[in-house]
Amino acid sequence: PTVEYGLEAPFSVEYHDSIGSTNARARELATEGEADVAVLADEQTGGRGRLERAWSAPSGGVWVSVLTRPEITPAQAPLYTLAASVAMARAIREAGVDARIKWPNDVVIPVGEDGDYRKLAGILTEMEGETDRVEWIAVGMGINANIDADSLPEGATTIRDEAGDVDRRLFVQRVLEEFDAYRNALESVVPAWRDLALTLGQRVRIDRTAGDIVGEAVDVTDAGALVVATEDGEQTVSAGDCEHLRPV
Ligand code: BT5
Repeated sequence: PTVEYGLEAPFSVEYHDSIGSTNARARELATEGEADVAVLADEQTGGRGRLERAWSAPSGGVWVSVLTRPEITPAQAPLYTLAASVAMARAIREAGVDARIKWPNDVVIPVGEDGDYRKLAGILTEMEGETDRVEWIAVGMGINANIDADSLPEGATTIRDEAGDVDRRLFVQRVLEEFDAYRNALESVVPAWRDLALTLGQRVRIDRTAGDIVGEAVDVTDAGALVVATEDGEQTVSAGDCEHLRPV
């Protein structure tokens, strides 16, 4: 079901009215040797978040996974997640919503002054490869677009609730073009990310399997890891080690 999409970006678009998970489909396409495909769905019946968590993906959202075969190392893969968060936040801001990025993989709307937020979008990045080379990477982006927030889990919000419906076709086009631009200019990802980050300057608690960390989020590294100033000095946390991050 490949559709014409009028994209500047070099992705073909495979569209589904309903699918289990666009990330699962991207993985399937990867094993078939495909590349540069964006799998797009109106509804997902088995949407997935990080760490086996479920992702609600009713009709009206933007659920899209971009499969590419970039010449990067696995250590650079988190920059793809950050590139996606910048792309989504920029497209959402064009729709009139004050979207900010919460490290490592959320786009949120700040609520009040104490660092609180509502979640508008999330990213699930999956890949396969060797230690020195990524074979394929699938960046799954889920954006609560034309959906009523009260049909989503507590703490979620939607573009509809914040600013009214978007033209999903144009919106997806913007997200994919922005993502393409940033993944082709990886050195520009971290500076663009800093400009939109809600997390920087916040006092945060990060749950890790290796134990919690509390401190001020001061920066991200060139590889997209979060630098936290704790009582015992600076510590660097990679996205893979972060189960939850919350402002405290
Ligand atoms: C994420 O996980 O935020 C990654 C979400 C990625 C979804 C996209 S949609 C296209 C592609 N195909 C997929 O199957 N997945 C990707 P995480 O940080 O683990 O957050 C998950 C948590 O967010 C859940 O435990 C809920 O608490 C909450 N949640 C679930 N659905 C939500 C929604 N639609 N909006 C806001 N929060 C939600």
